[in-house]
Amino acid sequence: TGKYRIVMVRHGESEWNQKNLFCGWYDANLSEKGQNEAKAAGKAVKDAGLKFDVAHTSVLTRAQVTLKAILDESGQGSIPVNKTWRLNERHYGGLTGMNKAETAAKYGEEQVQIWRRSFDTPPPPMEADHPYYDNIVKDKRYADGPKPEEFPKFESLKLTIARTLPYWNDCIVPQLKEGKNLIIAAHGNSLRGIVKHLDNMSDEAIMGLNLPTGIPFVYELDENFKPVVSMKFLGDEETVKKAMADVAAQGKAK
Ligand code: DG2
Repeated sequence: TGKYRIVMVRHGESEWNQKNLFCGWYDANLSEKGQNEAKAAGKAVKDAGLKFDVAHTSVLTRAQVTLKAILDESGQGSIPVNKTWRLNERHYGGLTGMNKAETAAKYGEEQVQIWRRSFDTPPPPMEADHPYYDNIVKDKRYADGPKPEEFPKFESLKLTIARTLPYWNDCIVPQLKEGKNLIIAAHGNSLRGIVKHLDNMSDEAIMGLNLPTGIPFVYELDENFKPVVSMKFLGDEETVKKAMADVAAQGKAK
């Protein structure tokens, strides 16, 4: 076992995951299935005997509600929770609100795969006339950041990592060094960025990773923050595999 332990989880299925829409910084709620996934994740955490001192999450409802369900269900609902836009989902730019399968039918599955999974090709920008532009840019939750000049109009995975890693290095790592046990509830792509960093994955290798909703996974790290246990899911292998394949398939034309 490693010197440090951290548990991560992608939020349960959101209403926009269910409708297969590009979501990004749109504040979708959990679907009923997602709420059940979050509860089940809490039960898995409890059964595994995992205790936390501090939790970290994004400023988006789907991650916060998932976290709360996990903490409540595992009897640790009163630990401090840090919320930051740096753990938000990657900003899906002009694709936000579009259906993934319809987008694949229109632009081709290959193009959608590039938009969803390439390391540094960003989606098209969200322009000021986009249906969700005001909804996101004028949202009060961003009063404390990002600053107007750094407010994204789109993000590739590379850009997502560039704003997530400072939080990892400046907030998470010091708490781990203090011996705190942590949980992060976040998103498919903000977590893919952290996983890429921890496992030192290549730009190519990370393209193949699809994170399932609502299944917590554990990392154990040595004193140099190198994983001795990587992405160990609290769930049986077949279930995890199928959930990952389902996420990958969201970019297929119907
Ligand atoms: C999904 C991820 O984010 O989408 O923004 O649509 O984790 O918040 O549900 P999440 C979105 P893909 O990159 O898997 O298409």
